Amino acid sequence: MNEPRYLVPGDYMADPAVHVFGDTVYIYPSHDRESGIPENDNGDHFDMNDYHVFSTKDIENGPVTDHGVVLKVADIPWAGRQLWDNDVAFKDGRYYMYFPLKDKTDIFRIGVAVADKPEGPFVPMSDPMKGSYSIDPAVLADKDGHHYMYFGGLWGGQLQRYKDNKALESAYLPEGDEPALPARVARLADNMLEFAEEPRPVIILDENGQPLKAGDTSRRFFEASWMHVYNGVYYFSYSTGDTHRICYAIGDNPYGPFTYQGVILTPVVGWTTHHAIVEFKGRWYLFHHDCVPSKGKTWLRSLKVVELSYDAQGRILPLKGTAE
Ligand code: FUB
Repeated sequence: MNEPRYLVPGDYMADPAVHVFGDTVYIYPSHDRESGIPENDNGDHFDMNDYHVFSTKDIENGPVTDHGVVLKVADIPWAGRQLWDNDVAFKDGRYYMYFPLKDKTDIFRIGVAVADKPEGPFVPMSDPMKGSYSIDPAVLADKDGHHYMYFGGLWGGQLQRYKDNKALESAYLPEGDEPALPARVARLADNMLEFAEEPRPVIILDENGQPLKAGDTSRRFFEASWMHVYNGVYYFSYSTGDTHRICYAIGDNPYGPFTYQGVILTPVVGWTTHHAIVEFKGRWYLFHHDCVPSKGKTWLRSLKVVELSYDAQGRILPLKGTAE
């Protein structure tokens, strides 16, 4: 694949989660829209209210099917506002969609919706996952048969409101030489509807074996967790948020710690950057978004895909984003 491909030219889709189920690639994006809400650091302008699912059997050239609306805010009993990035996992014939949504008190929680088919429609549970908080769930189906959920996001993602999985009285965002706020990971219970354990921090170490510092903004975690496994190695990738990169760190198990490796994608046009990394038919792909088609409107993002390569040591070859 020589050139990146925009996958849904007729609409604004962002934050792709992507999985291969059977012989088909399924894409689970956020659905951006023009809400008229002014832009702010809290992300209020990302006021999405439904999800579509897309599928294709040929990432590079084939048709992309839109399966229509598969879940909407109006159908979720505990909903307040803002359906952000979701992910989907498969177990025992059912598909589980995990989605962040603000509840009626404006706190992000993670909900679950269930379907019999990968393209939905998804039926939401009546309450959010017990003990869930913040945003951007991403689920790894590990070779041990368990599923692991990674989640969390700073600023509007509210991760700074929590410590040791408990809500703080007032938010605390570390600075300078303090350890950076980590993403979280938790094994899912066998019923796929709950955490099987207390979420743990996803620690990213620097080249000296020290946790990345909060002031290291070009490398530390901000949001958009994704996990994939390449040649038996666990690759935790994420967005650095206010420095607009997608970076990665590697480890030898789903919990980490992970050692920082480098940049996967330099900044794109638009404030956010968010991705998924998937193997299909022996090739690796980076799905992500940018705001080129909307001419830089950061809340109207477009879904795209480009091929990803590794060197002989398993290092990902960095790609240039559209802001370069
Ligand atoms: O789409 C809303 C938020 O923007 C996502 O949850 C973040 O990862 C960022 O892409």
